[in-house]
Amino acid sequence: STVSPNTDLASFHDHLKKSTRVLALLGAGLSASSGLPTFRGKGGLWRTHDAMLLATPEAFDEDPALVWQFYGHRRHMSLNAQPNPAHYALARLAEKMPGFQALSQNVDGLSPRANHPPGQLQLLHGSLFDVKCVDQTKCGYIEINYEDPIVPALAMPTGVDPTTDEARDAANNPKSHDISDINTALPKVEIKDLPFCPKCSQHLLRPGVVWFGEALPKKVLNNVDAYMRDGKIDMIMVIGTGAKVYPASSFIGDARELGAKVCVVNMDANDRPPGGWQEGDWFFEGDAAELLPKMLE
Ligand code: BJW
Repeated sequence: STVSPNTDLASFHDHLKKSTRVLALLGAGLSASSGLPTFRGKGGLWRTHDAMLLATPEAFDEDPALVWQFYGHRRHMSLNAQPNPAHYALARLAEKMPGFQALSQNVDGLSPRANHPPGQLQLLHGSLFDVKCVDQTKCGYIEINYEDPIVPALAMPTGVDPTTDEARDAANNPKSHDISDINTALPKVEIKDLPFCPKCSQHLLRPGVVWFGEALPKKVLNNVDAYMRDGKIDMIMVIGTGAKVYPASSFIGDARELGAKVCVVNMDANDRPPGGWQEGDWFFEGDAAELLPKMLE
């Protein structure tokens, strides 16, 4: 389309001041300045790992040790990261505006640690720190777990992500993206040393995140539905996300249909909302951690 977005901060501030119902769709770019890699950006996780292989139930069935090593590393990095000024600015907006809802795709725990008021933060893709029995039908066990490492076998002695290109180089397989070759670069972890369910004692535990092909948590989807049914939405802010993953990305169009203006905050000017720019949209280019405190003050 020929529409270009508004980049004027004063008009954004005017609209925010008049707003009572605002959504924020959050993605990995929000946590980038906390030192956590994004998924698809430069140096992102999915460039060096074949995350399609790792973030699926099939990968876990095939090689739970590899998948647990990946998530053990992610848990370790997230626990050692701190919420940045953008996480805090969003939590403060939530305190001021009861009709504000943050919908986070992130599983790193940083928005929860910035203390959003209860009920104003929905974790669309679960959390690295929810750990659950793989059998949610018969067993159903779920716990909150911040242990690092979660089991001794998942300690990372080198402090280096064992599934990076460097690790593959070390294994003399620099070009390979084959799961079995990546595996040769990893310390060997036996399935018996992975975390097992303390309730049924039969099945493995797994990270409580939403993998490809899995449904988002029912309670979270119900909360989003209820918010959407409640009427007009003034604005949806789309912050640090490529907005390519369904169904999170579809909330942008849903909000537009309820009258919302769209405000994108992203490092990359090529990352447009699904369907492109529309009249009245805003775009602020740069680091969310620098921009959001100014935008939301
Ligand atoms: C900055 C910045 C800075 C950088 N400041 N900005 C084909 C077509 C259409 C759909 C499908 C399809 N095949 C499969 C599907 C469905 C699939 C899907 O959408 N796939 C697409 C990839 C095409 N979706 C699903 O499978 C979902 N489930 C589902 O559909 O279920 C159906 C169902 C219903 C009922 C019963 C059963 C089933 C589930 C999707 C779950 C996604 N999970 C993941 C992994 C979570 C665990 C983990 O973390 O390991 O969630 S995938 C990954 O992507 C992760 C993220 O939350 C999500 C979004 O990524 P995000 O946050 O946008 O990151 P990036 O890296 O992509 O973008 C970062 C952005 O930040 C960039 O724009 C940068 O420029 C920017 N940035 N630094 C500001 N400092």
